[in-house]
Amino acid sequence: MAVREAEPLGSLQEVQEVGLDREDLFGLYRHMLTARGIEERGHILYKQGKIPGSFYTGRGNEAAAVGVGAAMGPDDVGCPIQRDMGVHITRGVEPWRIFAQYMGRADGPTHGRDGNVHLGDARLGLHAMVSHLPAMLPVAVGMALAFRIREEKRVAVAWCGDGAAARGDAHEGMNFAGVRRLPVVFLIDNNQWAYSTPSYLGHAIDHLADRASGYGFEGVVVDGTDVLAVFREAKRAIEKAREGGGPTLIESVTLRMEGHAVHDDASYVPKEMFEEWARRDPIERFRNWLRENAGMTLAEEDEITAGVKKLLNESLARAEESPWPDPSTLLDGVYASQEELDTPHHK
Ligand SMILES: Cc1ncc(C[n+]2csc(CCOP(=O)(O)OP(=O)(O)O)c2C)c(N)n1
Repeated sequence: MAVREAEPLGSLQEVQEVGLDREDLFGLYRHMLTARGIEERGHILYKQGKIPGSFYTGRGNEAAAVGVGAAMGPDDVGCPIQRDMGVHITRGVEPWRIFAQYMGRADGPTHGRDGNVHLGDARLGLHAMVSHLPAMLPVAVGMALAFRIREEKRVAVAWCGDGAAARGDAHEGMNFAGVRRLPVVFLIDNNQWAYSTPSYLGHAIDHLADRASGYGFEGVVVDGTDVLAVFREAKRAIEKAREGGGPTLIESVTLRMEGHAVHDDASYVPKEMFEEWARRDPIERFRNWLRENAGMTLAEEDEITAGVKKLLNESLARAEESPWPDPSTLLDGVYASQEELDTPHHK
């Protein structure tokens, strides 16, 4: 089975056919701006010495993250990775809590127990990544198995990077999901570099999505800088999984526009590659699309931009006021309580 390459979405009418109205489109744009704005401010906080440890960004991946996050249903679950800030934003994690997380404060989703991008709010169906990659992929498959056993029409989304996709747990998770036709969607964020390792040293095939046929399900390659194409493919795959059609592997192709983390200047990435992908910047691309196809006026654009700026400024100020975690709470949350197991996402 040859992998399918997703078509871009051209017109407003096509977009409406996949269920997005004008307000939804503005929402996607707002989420993308928010995700980037959080990471840009995070960068500054890091340089100010306010972020302990390292700091990771997903610049260039905003469309891919927001597109998938928006395609998930309210009771679906996911395990986003270090490049997927847009998923957290789209599912409703408040930016001030993310800034608090970056700074190790008590109001971050991990309450100061972990820093940077190892975050997730289980109440919103998001499960925090651990450092070992792609360890969360089999976890998402396990959640999909639980949905099958409980006969719930819910879907799990499992993210991993192109480098992580080369590891054994990716194979085991995808194989098991294929055998059991579980309601899970695999999302490979193929940003072409795994730290300093380029794609051609990580896999010997043209498309990572080609692997899907070996597991007995569909694979699709999508341009990860096109939020609308990502949304359509993610929606299609998620609804297929929900209706019992089994997994899909979506490979979203982007370029990691910054270093692996802030300490890395990415000097090993050819300059021309950055230049080429900068011309395909997902936010600029969508802004132009909205102007040309959805008639976004300058006043509307300014309102969105100003709204995001205000939100981020207020969020940062609020996060700076968040206290450090109280050492006496160190063991809180290590084991789930009965009430925590009673949330809609655990039933
Ligand atoms: C099992 C394991 N080995 C090594 C690392 C260190 N590490 C963190 S991210 C990373 C690169 C991952 O590349 P990729 O999966 O392509 O994702 P990207 O960072 O490019 O988004 C490495 C080697 C890790 N987290 N887990």
